[in-house]
Amino acid sequence: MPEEAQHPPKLDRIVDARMALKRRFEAKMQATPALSDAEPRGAGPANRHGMPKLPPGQHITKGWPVLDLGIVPELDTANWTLTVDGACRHPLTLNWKEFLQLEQTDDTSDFHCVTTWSKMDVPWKGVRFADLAALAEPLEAAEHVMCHGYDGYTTNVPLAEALKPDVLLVHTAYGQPLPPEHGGPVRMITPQLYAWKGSKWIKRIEFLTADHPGFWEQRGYSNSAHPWREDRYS
Ligand SMILES: Nc1nc2c(c(=O)[nH]1)N[C@H]1C(S)=C(S)[C@@H](COP(=O)(O)O)O[C@H]1N2
Ligand SMILES: [Mo]
Repeated sequence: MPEEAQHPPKLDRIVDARMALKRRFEAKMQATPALSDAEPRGAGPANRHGMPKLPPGQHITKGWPVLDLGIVPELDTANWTLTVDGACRHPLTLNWKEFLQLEQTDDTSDFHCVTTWSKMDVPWKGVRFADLAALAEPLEAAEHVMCHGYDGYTTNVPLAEALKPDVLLVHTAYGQPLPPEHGGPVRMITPQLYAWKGSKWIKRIEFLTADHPGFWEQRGYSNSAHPWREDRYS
């Protein structure tokens, strides 16, 4: 029976895969700048992971600007699917119902756009990237993911960032379904990186053994995108 036909997947396998990924990436994760920078720049009290709440060069916005390529894909929960594939043992495609059957996580985090606005304390709900990765089981050689949006957007994220517990595939913000203009039904968020690393209208997450630049990374945005070093452009 093909792996993608098994829902819900075996809990033991998922727990083992999660622990294995945690062991494999714990040190790399702790060494990422948003966790290890001894003299981070920025202002305000410490955020949830010990960095100044407002990264350098950012200002707080009360609204929620929309930033994308100007294409809002025609998507709803009936035609949405998410594929996880590439360098992994159990490639899978989930429909909306299957996605909601995965463990759901509530988390509040900040959202830093490279164009200098930051939106603070957004209450999100969705599925942890780490939980999806455990289902798919990336190969030993996998170090990165390429995230693909339904609008043709791509962005690359190292696994040492993507596996952080605040990286979610969100379907809900402020208790409401994520609006289409903000990437609904489901988008990724990367609170410890600039927001372009979180693909709206996420369609596919591809495990990679070598790093490849995504849409903005090919056009001069920083590959690493660390807000507390004002690492905006390369
Ligand atoms: N699929 C997709 N995801 C995307 C983008 C995009 O154009 N397409 N833009 C990125 C950028 S540059 C930012 S700042 C955020 C903006 O999210 P928002 O429009 O919900 O504020 O989405 C990111 N994710
Ligand atoms: Mo952005």
